[in-house]
Amino acid sequence: MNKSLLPLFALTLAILAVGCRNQPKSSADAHIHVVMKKYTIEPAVIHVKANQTTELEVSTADVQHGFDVPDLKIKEPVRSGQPAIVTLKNPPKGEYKVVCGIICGPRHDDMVAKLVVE
Ligand SMILES: [Cu+2]
Repeated sequence: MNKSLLPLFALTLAILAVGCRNQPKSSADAHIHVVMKKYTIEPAVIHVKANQTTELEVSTADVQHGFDVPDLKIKEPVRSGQPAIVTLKNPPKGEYKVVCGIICGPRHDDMVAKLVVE
């Protein structure tokens, strides 16, 4: 190989290595997609198991919202094009209210869902 190309080659390898490390490598037992949009959270009822680790992948279909579960101290901004991962590790059994934590319009308060841990 041409010696002048070596630094470039090394740099490419380094970038690839970093890229691979950023690959989502999940050890969660369950993975649930949640979509927030004006003015709903889908699914409206999210079922997870208490004895598992569940990953919620929360995305927005329009503007920025916030995925908040106050009773579990979860407060996660959800930006457009950038899904938020909320990991629930052995959450306590119960029913929790999910609300939108970022004011997104006149019916922002309608954005509610229920998280059921069973
Ligand atoms: Cu919202």
